[in-house]
Amino acid sequence: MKVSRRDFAKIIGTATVGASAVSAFGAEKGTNEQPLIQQQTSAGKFPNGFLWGSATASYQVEGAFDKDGRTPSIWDTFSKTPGKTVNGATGDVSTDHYNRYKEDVQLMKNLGVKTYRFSISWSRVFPDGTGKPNPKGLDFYNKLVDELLKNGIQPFATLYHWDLPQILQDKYGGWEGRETSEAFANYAGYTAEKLSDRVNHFFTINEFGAFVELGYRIGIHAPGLTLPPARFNQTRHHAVLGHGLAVQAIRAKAKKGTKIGLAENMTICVPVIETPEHIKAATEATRQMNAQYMTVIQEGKYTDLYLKKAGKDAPKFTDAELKAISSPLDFVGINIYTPQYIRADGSEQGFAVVPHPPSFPHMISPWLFVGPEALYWGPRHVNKIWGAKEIYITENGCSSSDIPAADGKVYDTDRVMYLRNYLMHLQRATSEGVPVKGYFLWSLMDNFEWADGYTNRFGLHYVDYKTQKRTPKLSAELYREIIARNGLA
Ligand code: GBH
Repeated sequence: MKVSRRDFAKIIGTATVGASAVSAFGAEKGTNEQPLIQQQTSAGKFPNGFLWGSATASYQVEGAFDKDGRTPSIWDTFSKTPGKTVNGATGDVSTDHYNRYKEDVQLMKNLGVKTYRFSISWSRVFPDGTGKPNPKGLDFYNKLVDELLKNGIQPFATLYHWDLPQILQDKYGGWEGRETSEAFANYAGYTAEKLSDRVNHFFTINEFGAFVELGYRIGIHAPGLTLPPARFNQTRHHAVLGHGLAVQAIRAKAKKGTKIGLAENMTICVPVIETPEHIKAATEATRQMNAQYMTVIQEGKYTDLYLKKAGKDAPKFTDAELKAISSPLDFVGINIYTPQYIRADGSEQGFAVVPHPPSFPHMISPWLFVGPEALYWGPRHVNKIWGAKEIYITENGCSSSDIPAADGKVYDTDRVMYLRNYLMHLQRATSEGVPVKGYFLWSLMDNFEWADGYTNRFGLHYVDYKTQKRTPKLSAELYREIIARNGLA
């Protein structure tokens, strides 16, 4: 049978052509020449049914900040406070995803992603933080979910990606107050009840390790506080308590079988060299360095070392709270960007952090050190230490300069390098049986990068913020290829 490439594309649809596709970057792939990795064994493959996805978050992409009853979140307040974001950037408009979500679902379809992780804006659903829900706010997510399903893309919903209703900050000091943990559970239960007929996976909270630390201790994220240690540790405790109470509320209200997890940017402890002693040290470091969030959630207690180091500033808690915090989860999501190198040493704690030397390479964000092994060690630790049987990489990706070339395209070879290398290590993990079920690339498109405003781009699609035009970058081509092969490319 002779089928021209164009016919072939017509028959099966360009989104799934994969290796046979005519690249938007001009290079037509030879028909006879199989990529090396495919000629070899199944070495570069991921498990059947692996869920390739991409991710975004409400405040970073939606815009429409005052539409349909949405009230301000702490990020509206913070970004509008002079000097808090680069060039005074806000999420007022951002990528206007609220109005362009249908177009954005088509971007996903063209990539061939199986799933999409988005977050829900709490103050759209509960403009007062709690109390009376706003059906118009929820409606946006109903429409988005329906559009995703219509296009064969599974929705994964995050309930909290940092946009706390401002009113809860004003009333209770935000996460410093236990009332916020309770309000979160209420909002989570309600929202899951409404969406779980179509959404099977919910993440409670995205990255305690970022929003609590940067927002309440260091002050460079909303709400911009620098609390003293005792109050700060209590804030950490109320954040994990909010998670635990939300797990219980979702279980009580959502459709039976709904799966619940979290998306945490735990510190990824990578042994400096893969010897038994350093691996042992990195394992213990994983427990200790994540004591305030992931470890207490998994183990139902704060580690002795954490409590000892906190001393009189340790959080106050009850057994019932610890029980709620460690409510069993269906899956664990980890956001992985960068490694923390660990070595064995003779100290009481049994490990030492090895700082990155000044020459260590990083992407355009100065914090984003390139350590592809993080994508192997992160899920491996979570599986080995806590026995997690269903793991998702809920974020991974990088920032690049992303300057359009004369032909208008973005040849982000550095992002391609980053992804290719990181994914090799994820493939190593799955091939060794670490139960990683899916991977969400951050991000579908460039967006509001918090305090960095619009300066650092993380998207697979370039966004021209003047016209709102989205253009796939070279990395989008790479990702489409990887998805089509279900293997490395
Ligand atoms: C994730 O955070 C977020 O979930 C996502 O919203 C974000 O867009 C994405 O990653 C890319 O950043 O300014 O030097 O003090 C990743 C964890 C925590 C890393 C905050 C950067 C700021 C470091 N981030 N951190 S610094």
